[in-house]
Parts: sequence; C-alpha cells; structure tokens
Amino acid sequence: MYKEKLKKIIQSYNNTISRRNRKTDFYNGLFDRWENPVLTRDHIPYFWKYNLNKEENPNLIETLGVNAVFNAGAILLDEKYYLVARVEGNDRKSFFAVAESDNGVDGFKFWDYPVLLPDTEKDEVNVYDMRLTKHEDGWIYGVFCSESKDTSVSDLSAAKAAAGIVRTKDLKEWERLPNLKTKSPQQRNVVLHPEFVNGKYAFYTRPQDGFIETGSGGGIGFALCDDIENPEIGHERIINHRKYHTITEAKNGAGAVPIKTEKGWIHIAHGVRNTAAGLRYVLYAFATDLADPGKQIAEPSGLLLGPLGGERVGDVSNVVFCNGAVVNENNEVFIYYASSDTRLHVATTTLEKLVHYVFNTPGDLLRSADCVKQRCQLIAKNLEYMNKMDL
Ligand code: M1P
Repeated sequence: MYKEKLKKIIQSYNNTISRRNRKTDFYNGLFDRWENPVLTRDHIPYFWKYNLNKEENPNLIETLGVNAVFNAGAILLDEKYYLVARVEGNDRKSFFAVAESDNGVDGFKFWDYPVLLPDTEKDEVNVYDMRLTKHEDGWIYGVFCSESKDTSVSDLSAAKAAAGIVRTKDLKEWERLPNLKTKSPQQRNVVLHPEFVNGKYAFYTRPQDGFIETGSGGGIGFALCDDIENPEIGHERIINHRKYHTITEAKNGAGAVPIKTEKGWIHIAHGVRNTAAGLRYVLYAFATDLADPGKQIAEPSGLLLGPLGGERVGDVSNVVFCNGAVVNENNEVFIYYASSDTRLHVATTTLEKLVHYVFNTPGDLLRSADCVKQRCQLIAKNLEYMNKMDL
C-alpha cells in the first residue's frame, strides 16, 4: 500500500516536470501566451514534502507541504534557463529555489535542495521576489525583499520591507551583503542595473512609507551606490511616476532587470490600481535612455499583460507580477510572470517586437476625452487605409 502510494506520487511528479508546453491561440501581435504554467507547486520534488520513511510515516502524509511557487528571477547561463522562484511553504514562509530548463518554456526541474541564504539579518522573517542581475563586474546579484516584523506598533501584522542583496557566480554558493540602506522607510521591488552608471552601481527602487501603501512614494526611483559591499543610496529620483486614473495609480514597481536594446533599456514593471474587488496588478513597459538609464524616454499607454482566464484566481487574485525575463541568442524574449501569487507562466516575444511596441505605441493621454480622440484618429486612418486595401 505504502509503495503504491509512493509510486503514484512519483509518477505524478514525473508527469508534471516532463509535460510539454505549447502556445495558446491568444493573439495581440506582440507576445505568445503558453498553455501550461512553467512552475507550480506540483513541480516541487516529493522528497521536499514527505517524510518517506515508512516506519515513521506509514500513511505517507505530507510532512512539509508547499502552497505556491511564483515570482521568479530569471537568468540564461550557458544556454540554460534558470529561475530562482519564490516557493511558499504551507507555513507561509517563502524561500528561494533554483529550477532549470533547456528551452525556457517547459521541463523546468528544481535542483535537489532549495537555496540556503546566509542568515545574517537577525530580524528577517521572510524573503521573496529575487531579481537576478548579471552585472558587468562579473558577479550575479540577487536583490530580494527582506521582511521583518515592525515592532514599533502594536498591530501584529505590521511589517517592514528592505532590499536584501546576495551575490553568486554559479547560483550555488551565495554571499550575503548587507541590506540596502535607503532614506525611505521601506523598500520593495528593488532592481540592480546590470551596468555601471558613471562608474557606480545603480538601483531602481520603490520608496514607500508603509509595508503595503507606498504613501508619498511617487513611483519607481533611481539612485547610484558607491560601494556594493556597504550598499547605501541617497536621494531616489522618481523616473517612472504613478499617475491618477491609470494602471499605476495605487502603486508601481520595477520588475525584470532592464533589457538592453539599440534604442534604450526596456523595463517590464508592474502597476497596481484599486478596485471594489481589491488591488489589481498588471504588467506594463517603459524605456530609459541607454546612456542615462535613469531618464525615461518612452512609455506605451496602459498594460502590457494582464491576468486572463484562470490566471485571475489564486491566493491573491487579479494579480500578475514579473521579476524575471531573459533574452536568448536568437533575440527571443522570455517574460516570466506569476499569476495571482500562485503559479508561474511564460510569455514569449522577440526583441524586435518588444522594441516596436515600446517605441511606437502611443502614450496615455490621461483623460477620456483625449483618449477617445486618439482612438478615433486610429479608426479614421484605418478606414481610409482599408478602403484602398485589397482584402
Ligand atoms: O500580492 C501581489 C504582490 O504584492 C507585493 O508587490 P508590491 O510590493 O508591488 O505590492 C509583493 O509582495 C509581491 O510578492 C506580490 O506578488
């Protein structure tokens, strides 16, 4: 009986990790969506969850369950696709784990052990959402949210967020650096730029007053840092602003490490707005200047990718979130996005399409009256063009 149960568990795990993926019929000309999530809690190796000792666990009851696998940093190394995923145990604590695949769209398999980060921040309770930056200094940096309890108030759930920093050469040995010191009370969604800027390390930040509310934090910030081993930044200049009645009204945050293109750095970020059903998270894109990555040069209007169908439902519904994207040697772009804080998907496009989208999509005119005129201009142009077209 025990053996039968175990065989079933192993079979189910093997089926999950060997399941092939295929593109869906979704069409917007920009990216493809894929049928299956690339990582789910079913991708977690069974030997992470069960005590497999028959004497100790004769009924094969789950010992340490896993609730969700989502928000992953991504990197391409020697033609392999690596994700450093946020794995959330049934105990609500998140940790990081590396999964690898040969093609970036399926076959992701976790390494035998999750990542053991050096435990140097004594008040840290939870860690999540690592961004992986292949920096020109030769290190791979992981910047993540380091969360601790806010003991200054009586509210039991009050928390503080800071940016934790680790570095590695192989995703196996991790060196922990001190948490980033910033002037703003809290930080989440911090991303390290892959190149030096004026000879310094450069961070995209998200200054925020509270753990959930950004308060006076006006958007995505940018700041330089002299010494990555004692990381500290001064003034955070807001480079991508939150705006009234847009997808970023409630908050926004940097997502994937910016992608370098011939026209500028392309950023895939998330925007949040409030609704009667709670917060809604979508992805959007903008570009910054090649020479000055702290200067915005393009921002298409509206969302790039929003939750669709089953993606809408999960532990935190109506959310898509991205903290990792990679570009391969064929200039194919793999955008890893999680849905509803539950599972991880991939959307694929090409660098050429992404550049076209970011630099040719009209901007948000911010008022219905102007937006409808913008649409009417498109319609008029199209109707005239279609009259001459031989369809
Ligand atoms: O629950 C949605 C997301 O909420 C947070 O993002 P932000 O700081 O922008 O609100 C993060 O906790 C993220 O992990 C989560 O997916």
